[in-house]
Amino acid sequence: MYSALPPPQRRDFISVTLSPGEAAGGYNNSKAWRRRSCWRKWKQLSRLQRSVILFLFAFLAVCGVISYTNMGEQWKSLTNKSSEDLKPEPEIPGLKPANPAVLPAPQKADANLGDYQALSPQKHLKPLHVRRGPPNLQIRPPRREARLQTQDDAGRAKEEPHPADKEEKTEKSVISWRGAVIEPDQSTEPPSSKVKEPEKPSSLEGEDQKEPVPINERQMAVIEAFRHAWKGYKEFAWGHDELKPLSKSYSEWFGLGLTLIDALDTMWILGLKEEFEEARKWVATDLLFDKNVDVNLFESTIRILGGLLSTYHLSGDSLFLEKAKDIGNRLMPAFNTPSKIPYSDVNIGRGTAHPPRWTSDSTVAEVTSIQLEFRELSRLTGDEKFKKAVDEVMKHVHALSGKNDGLVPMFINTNSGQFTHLGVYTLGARADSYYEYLLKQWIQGGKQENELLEDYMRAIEGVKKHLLQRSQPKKLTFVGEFAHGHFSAKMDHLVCFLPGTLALGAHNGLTADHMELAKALIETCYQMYAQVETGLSPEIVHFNLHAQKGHKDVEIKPADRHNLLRPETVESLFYLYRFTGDKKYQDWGWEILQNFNKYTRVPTGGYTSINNVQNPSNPEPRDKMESFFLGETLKYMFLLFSDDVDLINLDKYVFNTEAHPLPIWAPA
Ligand code: DMJ
Repeated sequence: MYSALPPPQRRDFISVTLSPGEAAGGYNNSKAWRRRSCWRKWKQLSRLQRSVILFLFAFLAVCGVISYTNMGEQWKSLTNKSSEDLKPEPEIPGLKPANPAVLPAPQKADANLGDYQALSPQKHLKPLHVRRGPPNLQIRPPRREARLQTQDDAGRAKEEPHPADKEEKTEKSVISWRGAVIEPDQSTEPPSSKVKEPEKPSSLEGEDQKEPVPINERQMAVIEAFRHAWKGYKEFAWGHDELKPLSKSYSEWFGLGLTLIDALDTMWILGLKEEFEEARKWVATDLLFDKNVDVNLFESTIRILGGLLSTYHLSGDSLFLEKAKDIGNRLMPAFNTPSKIPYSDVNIGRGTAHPPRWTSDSTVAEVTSIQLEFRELSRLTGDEKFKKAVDEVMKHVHALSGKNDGLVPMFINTNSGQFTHLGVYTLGARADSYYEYLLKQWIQGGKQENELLEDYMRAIEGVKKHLLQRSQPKKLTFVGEFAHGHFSAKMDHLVCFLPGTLALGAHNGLTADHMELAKALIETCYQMYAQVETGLSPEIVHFNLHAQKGHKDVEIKPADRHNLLRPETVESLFYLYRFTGDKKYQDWGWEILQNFNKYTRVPTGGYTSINNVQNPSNPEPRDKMESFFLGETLKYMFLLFSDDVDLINLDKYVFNTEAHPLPIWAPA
């Protein structure tokens, strides 16, 4: 116990000191006099008055100290921020000046954590400038929760965050369904004094942005189809290349989880959060490229590299960029050939490459349809070697003789660098995406690479001159083949990418007759479904050039009547709908989806390729679901049924040939 000490006795006194001058009563305005005069006045005040004044002074002094401290902190943080903001953006060597990106290159996700943390304690302050954000091309996934989820679900989601969400918070800060927004300084506009809002939960997200267009019933049907396909894959083929839905097992091609990787960005676009998070975990822990396995350069580029890059752009999750870099580097040995035309196959574990066993030729479409992906990889990493390698191929092919009015043969030799098997021209297998990538590279690079455009325009003229014909009786415009001086009325389903590509070119300012041709061709592609008993297209059709009683336009040979769940027609329907707004394209796509459901859906999960599109009572399932069914077909269906032009805006993204959207680098 402490006893209180008595307060010390206060002694009050007044002291009066008179100076001689004052005493004399004369006027004196010197400093000393004024000080003395104040002092005298002070002494004349009563004790109470003096206490009040002292108290007021003390109070004012305390207030002053408090506000000074606050201002100092604010000032410090503001000056720190503004000097950070003055730092120039890091440049990507070699690529930047000529082609400034529409949306600047994403930055490493982990590099942003620090900035974010630095800002978060200052929530009450409005920072002068936003952080240099997570990857710049993030788009929101469609907010299905906001639009579709029941309140119950929403409640549960709040109470029990998905384990992957928890992991997300600890392991990395950037990928976030809530945070997947275009930050103010990530948009196409130059950085301004826009103020960064703190991250919001998805239910609040977007208050300051355009309301997303609600998902409609047809899109819901696509989501349902995807979930059904995914269910089969998850149960019987998880982590493997393809589902065999009937035998409830899987097949391996490269042993790299092809279906899962191909489907990542589809899940993002469809808003399938849980499925995406689960797949992400597999990528993080099980996707290893250090494997003694031969992969096809083209297929692994368009599906794996393309899929990882687009998922990185959509989600902002640096995991996908790291994986993309890894596979990109491992594919590079393919370019070590005498001609620099890459080999078809690479062993990604050993770092060796080789052509197929029976030839030293590569396929023209394969060596000219890997450019979008490798060029983008250079842009993201700052390492030019990827772009250099694929640009060299394009330059070489541009200068090569053996073309026929811009149409290319199907093979090219990796030793000599010359076309081989001259004289056969098709827009189908082995040549198709050469034409597609001419246009798309030109778009990707900001419409500056004139050689690409020249080759594309010349090729379309070549198509018109040598390959276009009309069928009977419906006079459908179709693209046939030309072999050694002879026209063949054969058209692969693969050629149905062309209407979409033509429409994309017209949308980007190319001649309007490309759009007219696109409209005519998509009608033909639709008829390749509509004139068949199951309403599904075969792999190849032959058109009738002469009217014969009882014959339709489309003839199918027994060897060609399979359907592999291919995307090309719905892909083109998507482009045509986007650019014309004509609802008939959506209706045609809807018919196709229903027929896939009717003839290819396997009740226990998954969809299957079929052998006979002409036999509705037994379409003969082949027991395989190709990865592009999830990567492309269902994605294009979902986009086709959407009326939201910002759901993968075609002025910001260009789709690779496996339907993986990659950013366009520069404005038109
Ligand atoms: C896909 O892998 C790509 O679309 C490629 O360009 C062609 N073949 C399949 C789909 O049909």
